[in-house]
Amino acid sequence: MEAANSSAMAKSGDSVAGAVTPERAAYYEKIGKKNLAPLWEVLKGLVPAEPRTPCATAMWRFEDVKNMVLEAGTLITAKEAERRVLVFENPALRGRSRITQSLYAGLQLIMPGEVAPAHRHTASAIRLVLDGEGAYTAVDGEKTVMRRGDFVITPNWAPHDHGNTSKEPMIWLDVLDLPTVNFFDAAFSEHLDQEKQSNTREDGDSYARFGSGVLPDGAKVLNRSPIINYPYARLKPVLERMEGAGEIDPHHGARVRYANPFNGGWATPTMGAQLAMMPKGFKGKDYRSTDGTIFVCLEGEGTTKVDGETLEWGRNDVFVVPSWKRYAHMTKNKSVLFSISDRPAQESLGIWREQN
Ligand code: GTQ
Repeated sequence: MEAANSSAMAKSGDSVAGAVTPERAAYYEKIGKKNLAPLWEVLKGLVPAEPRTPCATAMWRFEDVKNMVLEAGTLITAKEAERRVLVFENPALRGRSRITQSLYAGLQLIMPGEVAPAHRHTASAIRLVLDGEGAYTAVDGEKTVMRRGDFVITPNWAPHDHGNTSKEPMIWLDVLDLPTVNFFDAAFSEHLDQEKQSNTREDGDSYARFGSGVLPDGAKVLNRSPIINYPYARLKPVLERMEGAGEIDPHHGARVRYANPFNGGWATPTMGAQLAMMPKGFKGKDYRSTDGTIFVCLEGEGTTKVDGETLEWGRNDVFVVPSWKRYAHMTKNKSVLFSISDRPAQESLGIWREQN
């Protein structure tokens, strides 16, 4: 990879040092044998003036991918697959199981009666429910029944299993920080003995304790949210209230952050998610930021212009805007857009930037 990049850069005239003369080439060859390389041939790519992502703008229409994931349901069981998921592969990063450089996303299907067995891993996960109603995820002993639009988190190393006791297939978006954790070579995982965890807390327990503006005495402070499920039914009225009051950001609309109630920060330390409502006819101003962002349309329809390219989206469509690409949303109808990125990780490293 590195070698290919440096020669491509030298050819494209990106080299700081000018032409690779025969003397220099011979020298590079000699030092290469000792695993050494000249920085000046790669400096511009290594220390770019601004982000140069290999990630592409991309979009998946739900009407296309829904049938494909349902077809997977006829080919393999959730138990055999462990997780029956179609991975959203960024078209410019095929084969690398990622939608952006740092995030993995996929569409998970659980058929009625199925169980995706209990396991845990160092990667954190979030789910955004797209289709069906009544399947559950059990996280750390709390079983939560999921409805469309619900945002469910599986913190790192938390045991989790999924099941579907409803009569319909259930489809949700998974987003995990797998590429980030794997980048650090810090990944562990294990299967648990029990296929399904026994419940140690009631459904809704974490939201009931932490979702009402109070903090229980003695609650252990965590660097991620203790809330397992942020129900859409509770969030939409907040957006309606903001939108109704005209609290509409010119770029993003009326927007909330899924917060960690301990510190007001993001729900997980590596992934930050937001939910925005935009009125009918909204014409958002251009915006860009260093966090490549995954968007999901929960309601309405509209378009997003990304660097001159126009994406048209409707219910349950998923699209991705790469780092530092300018974008602007426009709506045909009143719309709700979910978004998620690695912004918290970048913020904690002090490297996140935005431009309005
Ligand atoms: O539900 O635990 O899409 O472990 C990928 C890896 C989902 C999960 C994915 C996983 C899961």
